[in-house]
Amino acid sequence: MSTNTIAAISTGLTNSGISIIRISGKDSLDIINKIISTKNKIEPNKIVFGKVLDKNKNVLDNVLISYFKAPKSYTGEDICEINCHGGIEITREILEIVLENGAELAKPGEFSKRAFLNGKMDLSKAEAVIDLINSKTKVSAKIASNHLNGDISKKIIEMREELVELLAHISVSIDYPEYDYEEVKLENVNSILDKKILQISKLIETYDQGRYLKDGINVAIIGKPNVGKSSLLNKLAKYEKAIVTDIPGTTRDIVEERINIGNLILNVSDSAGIRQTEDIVEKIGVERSLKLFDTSDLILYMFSPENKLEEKDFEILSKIQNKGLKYITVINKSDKYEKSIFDTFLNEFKKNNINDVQIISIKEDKGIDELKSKIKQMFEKNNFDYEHELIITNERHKELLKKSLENLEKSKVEVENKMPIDIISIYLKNATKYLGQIVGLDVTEDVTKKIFEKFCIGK
Ligand SMILES: Nc1nc2c(ncn2[C@@H]2O[C@H](COP(=O)(O)OP(=O)(O)OP(=O)(O)O)[C@@H](O)[C@H]2O)c(=O)[nH]1
Ligand SMILES: [Mg+2]
Repeated sequence: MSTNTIAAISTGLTNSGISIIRISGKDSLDIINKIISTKNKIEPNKIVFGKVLDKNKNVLDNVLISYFKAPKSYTGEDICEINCHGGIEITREILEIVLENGAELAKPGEFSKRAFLNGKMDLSKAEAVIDLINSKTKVSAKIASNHLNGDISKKIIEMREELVELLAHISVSIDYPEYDYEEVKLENVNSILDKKILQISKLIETYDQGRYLKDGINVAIIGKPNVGKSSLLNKLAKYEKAIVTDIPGTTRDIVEERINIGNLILNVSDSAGIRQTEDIVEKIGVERSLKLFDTSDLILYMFSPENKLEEKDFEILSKIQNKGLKYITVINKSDKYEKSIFDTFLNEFKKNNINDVQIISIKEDKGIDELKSKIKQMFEKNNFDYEHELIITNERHKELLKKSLENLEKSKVEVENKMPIDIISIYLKNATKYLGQIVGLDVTEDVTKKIFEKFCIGK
């Protein structure tokens, strides 16, 4: 267990009303007593007024000090917090004095890591802390807050305990084979396995939705040059993010923008128009556009009547379909061309089994709301109760659930094949282990390190 005392600025480094410098470790109070002059004794769970003194005993700032005595603190260690005025410079100076008096600068996430190592919170809760800080919508904040309050932990621990119990029964029949209750046991094992397999599969199914809500939906706008891809990005973003000109090949690199529609976050990428080109820079851009397929959840494939539909378009569309990607074909510039031309497009699409089509005019703001509604319909699960139902948002959790599920399925096969019960128990042990890792049981130091590195400094 770490013994050094750490400190960091826990608030954002901008000018603000107040800033908080947090100190955690056994020397916290000593450090405070060295640098603060106060009339009142600093006692646990009380806020005390004081003055921070520099080396020459000059007053640097008037502050409030709070002290949380171990183990009743966020980290489980002694914590002191200095509430100072929120100027960047004064906050830095006070941190500097704290460091000069014996604290070490905390690494990103180190406070939360200590909280985990000291048993103050399990790993899934610690992960929820960072999710809550990074939440970008009301819904994702609510989900993170539910996770922080333990709804993942509770479910996982409950499922894990049932498996542990099952394993215990199985061990008895391995250790005392003279008791002939293997047949009965196998039936029991089977029904518990079925229940767990169903529960875990259901949880895994919530992950895509969870990821969309937490990290956003990756949307790629692709299409030929000049169809209005960048104009659409700007329209959705409500400002001129990307350069728009009437010169085909304007966009060379990928332009990205985060856009909120209701509770959904869209990470929209506008790309270079797809065409055969000799221009080397544009060529690289076109390759990147096609590569976007690999990381996209939704493709907006844009057309404009300036370009006729070609075999190549349907090739790309069938590539999208074969990959099982969600897509909407968007035909732009309805203000500029006759309706009959759009009807021809629609017919061609229909013939090729492409039914998700939206006609728009960016210039006249037509069809944009309908396009947004289509996206919402595709990605918002209307009957999902985010407030109360458990939803997985963390890739690590999903991967562990999958591994646990695989092992449960393997043990079920072995049960059905009437394999010896000790073979079954190997898979069951694995399934139990992977579930436990979600809440931080049996995790390696490497895993913990990776998780907390993603935190911000001061948390
Ligand atoms: N009439 C009309 N013109 C539009 C509309 N949307 C975009 N344009 C024009 O079409 C031209 C090309 O628009 P961009 O948004 O740059 O097209 P792009 O697909 O990003 O083009 P590249 O970056 O070259 O691939 C510009 O002159 C836009 O003003 C529309 O709805 N109606
Ligand atoms: Mg463009």
